[in-house]
Amino acid sequence: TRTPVNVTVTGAAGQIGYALLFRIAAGHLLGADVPVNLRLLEITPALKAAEGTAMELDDAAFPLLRGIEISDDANVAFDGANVALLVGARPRTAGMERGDLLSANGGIFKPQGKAINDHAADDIKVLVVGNPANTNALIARAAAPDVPAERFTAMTRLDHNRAIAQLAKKTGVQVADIKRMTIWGNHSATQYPDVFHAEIAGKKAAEVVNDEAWLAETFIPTVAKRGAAIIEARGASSAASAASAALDHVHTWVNGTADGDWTSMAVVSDGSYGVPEGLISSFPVTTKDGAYEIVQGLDINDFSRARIDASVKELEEEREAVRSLDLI
Ligand code: NAX
Repeated sequence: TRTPVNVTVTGAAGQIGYALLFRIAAGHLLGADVPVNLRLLEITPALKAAEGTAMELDDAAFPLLRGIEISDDANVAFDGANVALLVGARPRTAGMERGDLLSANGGIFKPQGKAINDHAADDIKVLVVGNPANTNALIARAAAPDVPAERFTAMTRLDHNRAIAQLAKKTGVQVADIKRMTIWGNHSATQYPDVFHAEIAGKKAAEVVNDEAWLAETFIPTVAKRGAAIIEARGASSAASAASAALDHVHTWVNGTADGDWTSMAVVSDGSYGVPEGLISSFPVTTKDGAYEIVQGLDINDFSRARIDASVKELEEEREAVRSLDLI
């Protein structure tokens, strides 16, 4: 019998948390044979709601769920954590400038990074979901100098999955027929979903689509603005799909990408594709045995280059802003 894996989820009482926790307990994060302990981190006023969710988790009698602990202290919640899903963040509210947003999130992600540094297990893997996800991951990473930088990642898997779904709809294929989708850059409206390396049932996606105007004017904006379209339709932001993407991100990281395929993760740049070193930017990555590698050697055409550069420039500006706020 396996030792349970400790999974810490922040923002556990929020809407993504509610969609995420039951699926983690069902084995969708790590696998159907991996028992888990859940550690829920919330702010003090939301502890009661987190307790309510924990009661429901008990009531579901998940065979893989071996324990639930709830805390408002990051040092407790990250103690011994093997996987950390940083979902709780400070949303932008009306009248908030970017600097205010970044400092408010610095106030969350800096201490959480330090708590991970001081208390998490040696094999800790971190996924930042809370926005601005890439820069929040940068802040947490900077506060955790003893943890290898590559363990801090941010989520662009929802964008990746959205891009696959849109391309499948357009070309009338199953989502499973689409391989090698790539999201580059920031999880923001500047992100670049790239189909030039994607394959549809083994054929080059760009040739199957053969419509650059559709790519530029429909596909890219639909994927990049999907979050806003969901809010408009549901009256609330993406939750179950975001939770599903978070599960996919960690499951792929731990269990590997399929031969001939890759996924998208925002990871610390090693300078690949001209993305400045140290930025946490989305790349095509393959994973194996719990580690990932940025896919090398892809030809980047002019159409893609301009869009990758624009998103990376935004990440550099965010990095400058958090530097000047002393958050990194
Ligand atoms: P909710 O507002 O429903 O939940 C957030 C929860 O975080 C709340 O319960 C709050 O009490 C908690 N929280 C706040 N500060 C905390 C702290 N310091 N420690 C622990 N918990 C804390 O938001 P939800 O819809 O669940 O979204 C969570 C985050 O995901 C947001 O930042 C959102 O922007 C982001 N998203 C990121 C996506 C991505 O693809 N990277 C997509 C979906 C989502 O929009």
